[in-house]
Amino acid sequence: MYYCTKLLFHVALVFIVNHAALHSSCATIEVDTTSKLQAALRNVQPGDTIVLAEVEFYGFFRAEVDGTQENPIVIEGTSNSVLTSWSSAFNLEASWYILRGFTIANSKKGILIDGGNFNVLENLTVHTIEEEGVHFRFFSSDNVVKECHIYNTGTTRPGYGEGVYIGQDYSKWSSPSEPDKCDRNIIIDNRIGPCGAENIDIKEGTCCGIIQGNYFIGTAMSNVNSDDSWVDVKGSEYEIIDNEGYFTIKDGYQVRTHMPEGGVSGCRNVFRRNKSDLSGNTNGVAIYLNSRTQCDNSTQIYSDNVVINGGEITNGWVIPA
Ligand SMILES: [Ca+2]
Ligand SMILES: [Ca+2]
Repeated sequence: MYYCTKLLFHVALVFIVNHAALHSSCATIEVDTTSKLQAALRNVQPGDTIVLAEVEFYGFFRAEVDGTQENPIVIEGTSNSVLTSWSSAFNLEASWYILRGFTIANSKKGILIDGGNFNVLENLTVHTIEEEGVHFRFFSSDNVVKECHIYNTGTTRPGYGEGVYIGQDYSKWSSPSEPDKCDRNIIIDNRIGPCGAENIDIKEGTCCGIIQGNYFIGTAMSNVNSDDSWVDVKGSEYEIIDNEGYFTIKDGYQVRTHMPEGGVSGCRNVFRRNKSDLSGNTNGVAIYLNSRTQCDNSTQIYSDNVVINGGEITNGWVIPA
């Protein structure tokens, strides 16, 4: 439960100064047009809740005001509250938000989280997006994506149509020695796919996230940018557990090094209890390791991973569960 300290403070102030002109404390702001939503995002205060009506909001939406740990900012709607855009529909450039229940569709990109930490994306629907659905960039850490449905991404650029994308390719870093560290992000209990590119693309330089309890559908993999697995793991120290995948054109998961200047990534990841249905390429393996030798065999793949309609659990070593 979140504790609305600002409201208590406000009430106390009103008693003391009689007519304190404070109206922003833990307000509920109902919006039913694009301009009202844009104004609400500009004026929102920690602890406020923006409630989206069941209409389409067409425009460009940017959140820049931070919430706080005690008073996050909530933006909520139903699946009939739909954000659409010619650009990226929702641009979360702030921390301590809860985005809940609404839909993002028919846009160039879905949700971009740029320099945003401690945000929760919950029970959202993201679909019919030209490029990627949800993308964490520019040092966005400690975020959670849970119970979302993300599908039909990459409609015009399938090779850039990841469902969830964590970090950036090193060619986009400010320098080869400064990874875009988007760390400790948690992707849990989502239904992701079909997507033109990977269901989840975990970029080099990121670490320590959790990918758990997701259901991946691989039936739209394009193979344009080697998009041929549900998850591409170029980050390190991820826990990948209790996921289920259906249909692939190559493998279920691919773990590999992709770093500038001879660096190493894709190490010390852990795979447990994943169930992989390799229909589509029964010659594939559930968890393919390209970074075995560079990483000193540090990725751990346990024998409780299960393969259906395909070959081996991995081309690497299986550890007894
Ligand atoms: Ca990709
Ligand atoms: Ca691949």
